[in-house]
Amino acid sequence: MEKTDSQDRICGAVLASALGDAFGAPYEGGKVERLLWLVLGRRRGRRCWTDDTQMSVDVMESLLACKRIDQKDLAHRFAHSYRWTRGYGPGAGKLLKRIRRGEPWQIANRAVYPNGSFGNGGAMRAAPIGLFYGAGRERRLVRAVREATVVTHAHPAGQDGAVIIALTTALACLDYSVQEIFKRLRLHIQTVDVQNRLTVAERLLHADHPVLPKQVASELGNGIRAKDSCVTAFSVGLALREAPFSHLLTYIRKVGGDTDTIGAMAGAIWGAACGYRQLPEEFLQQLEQRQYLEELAHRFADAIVQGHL
Ligand code: F2R
Ligand code: MG
Ligand code: MG
Repeated sequence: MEKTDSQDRICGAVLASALGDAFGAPYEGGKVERLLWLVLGRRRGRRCWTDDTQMSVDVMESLLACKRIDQKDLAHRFAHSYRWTRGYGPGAGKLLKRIRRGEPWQIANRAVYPNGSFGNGGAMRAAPIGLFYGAGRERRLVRAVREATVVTHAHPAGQDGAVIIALTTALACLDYSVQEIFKRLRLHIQTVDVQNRLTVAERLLHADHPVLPKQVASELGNGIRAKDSCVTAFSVGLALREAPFSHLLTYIRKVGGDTDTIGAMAGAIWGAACGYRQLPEEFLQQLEQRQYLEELAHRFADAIVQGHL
């Protein structure tokens, strides 16, 4: 792959993920969450992004500063970026406040749920780790994803979800086939629930008819748990990677449920496959802090492509 092509795909993954988050957020959750987002979801006329993008930004800034996964640095950044107005998961909010008060992440990550969180909050921020390590360092990539995820999500299902999103984003950058992606993922997924979801997704991705969003939601899930949204996002991102970005957003809105997070994760996969140049300008113009996100994405992409990390 040419340098410019890699940079375009890395920037595409970062920006498409932020757009998926910001455009999905108004449809996330129930009535109360939607009403709240009507109040919180616009800043200076732009669409705000949520915890999904904030934590992805934290991951990229940490990787740029530390040049590897540094769990202490990540915990510090996650905790200090935390603002309830970004719509964090209930357990994640409590955990991050504990870290901010000085509790080590190794204790805080089991303080809310003794078996660790199996929410999708580790997966929603995992794509930059896939971009950073790349498909050529697959074992290292998977180890890094688990190290980054366990800081807040100690449950293996939360980590499996993150592995799916990070590895698929890396493989999509190199145009791997759907068949090969399934093969690679199966080598790394540890939990039966997530493996079973992959089996269903494989059937849907090879169906000889278009699969409707409602069917995706009922067979793969659309909820806040990793097992109910990561394979969904993976499946939608791959299935629509040859469709315009606007179709992806419309489809995800129809899948419903955790739309900002499914948007962020599917967006990363779509962006890695299609690149920044395929993103519609009219959507980018509506994105909060567009300039900062683009500048960060370029710095991140330059560092990866030039091998300065
Ligand atoms: N917070 C939101 N959206 C508002 C809530 C929407 C609505 N009420 C709904 O349920 O759909 N969005 C953001 O949160 C998600 C990421 O969450 P994260 O970071 O994983 O948080 P948490 O709290 O650790 O886990 C989420 C929920 O999963 C259940 N859960 C997790 N581990 C559990 C365990 N070991 N035992 C029992 N339950 C567990 C809990 O219900 C947690 O609250 C993203 O959607 C992001 O956009
Ligand atoms: Mg969110
Ligand atoms: Mg969400």
